Amino acid sequence: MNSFLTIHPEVQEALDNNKPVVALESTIISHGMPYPKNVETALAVEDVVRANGAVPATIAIFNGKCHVGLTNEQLEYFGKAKDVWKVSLRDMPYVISQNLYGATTVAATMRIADMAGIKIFVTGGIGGVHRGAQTSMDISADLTEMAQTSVAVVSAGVKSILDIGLTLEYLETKGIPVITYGQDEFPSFYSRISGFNSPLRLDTAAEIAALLNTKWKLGLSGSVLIANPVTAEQEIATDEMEIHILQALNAAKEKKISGKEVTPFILKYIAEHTKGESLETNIALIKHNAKVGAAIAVAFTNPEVSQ
Ligand code: PSU
Ligand code: MN
Repeated sequence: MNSFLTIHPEVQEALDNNKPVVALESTIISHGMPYPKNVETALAVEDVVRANGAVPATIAIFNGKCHVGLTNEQLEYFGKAKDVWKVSLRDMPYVISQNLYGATTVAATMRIADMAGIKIFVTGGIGGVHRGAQTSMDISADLTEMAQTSVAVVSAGVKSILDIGLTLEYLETKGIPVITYGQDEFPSFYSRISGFNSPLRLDTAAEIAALLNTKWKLGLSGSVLIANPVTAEQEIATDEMEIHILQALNAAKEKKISGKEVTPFILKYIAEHTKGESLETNIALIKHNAKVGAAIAVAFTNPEVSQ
């Protein structure tokens, strides 16, 4: 155990007794959704994890400590405060050594979950290879982290603000299995389709848990991406989203947005220009991911799988 880590007693108790635990990120709270929907969603997602038999562990950096499992007051803080850092791997030593407050991205959340011994992590959408990465070199540290850290990630696929084809190529290069839950096509966050076949498909949480166990027992370190399609009732058509995405990308270019600001800028732009429809879909799909992630965590801690 390292001195930078503060594990909530409920999470520690679950880990000590091999009970299912699901890690959750905090960038989505501080930089991915407006207040108060962000806090309501974070609490609702924790409830969904509990209702499906696992213990939620939302991860963030609070006063220089990596907290695994937040109190409701801390969740409120991350939803409201304006000076919260967006922390990916490269920001961790700065924010921690300066005793600052940081919302963790997929990459940083995975790393802290791994330090705590958590194997399953649920998010909305991962970062990936951006459109135009051929010249911008904008590739999220989420992908390099997934190549090395053995924590499974449940997401609703990859958002089409990114280049989905290049992201899938990158995942293949890095040896990261990509499994779509229950359908052949890889989903694109707001939509159940993307135009790309999923490299792999599995239809039950038990099979996914068995794959995770097999991968890691083989000594193949690194993540597995589990893409969980948004439900048909909540999805937004890809051509409808494409219009907003192109406008958002244009606005980012005009304003010369770069580096870590790119993803939050585009997400905010799209939420504002779809009159909240995208936000509602976003909330629905994270809850749906939490349900599937909890089921995988439950299956993974089953003695028949984990021995
Ligand atoms: N994609 C989303 N919602 C999000 C993010 C990505 O649909 O909230 C956040 C996640 O925390 C992800 C991060 O890890 O953005 C990626 O940022 P970047 O592209 O700067 O690596
Ligand atoms: Mn980037």
